[in-house]
Amino acid sequence: MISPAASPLVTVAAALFVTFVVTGCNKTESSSVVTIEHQITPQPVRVGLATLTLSLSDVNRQPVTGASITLEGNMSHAGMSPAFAEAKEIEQGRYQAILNLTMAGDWIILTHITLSGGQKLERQLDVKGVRAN
Ligand SMILES: [Cu+2]
Repeated sequence: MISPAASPLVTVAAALFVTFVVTGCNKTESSSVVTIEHQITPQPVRVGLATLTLSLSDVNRQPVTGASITLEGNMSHAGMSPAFAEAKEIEQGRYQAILNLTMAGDWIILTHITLSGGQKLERQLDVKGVRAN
């Protein structure tokens, strides 16, 4: 038998569980409906300006337009300030950003995407072995 003192805790636990399930569901849906392809040039990637192109499409292979995308480039070691860039939609569903990769080595590029409907997506792109000039 549940004592009266314990029942508020049970209620809180149930509420948290529901929130968790709903959040998890949204996440799965929003990332499965948008396909993101990326391309980075020049190849091989070198220290300096790199152009990143992202193509967003929906389940019907139609371009996803009107998204706003920001990029954050970090290296795997500590003590460096991140490189930020904002992507521009250069044609329907194609977004391009220029990142300044200031050091040779392994970079991790976080892509923050907000769709026109307000949904947020995140992708992580590993850019390994950026070469010294
Ligand atoms: Cu570095």
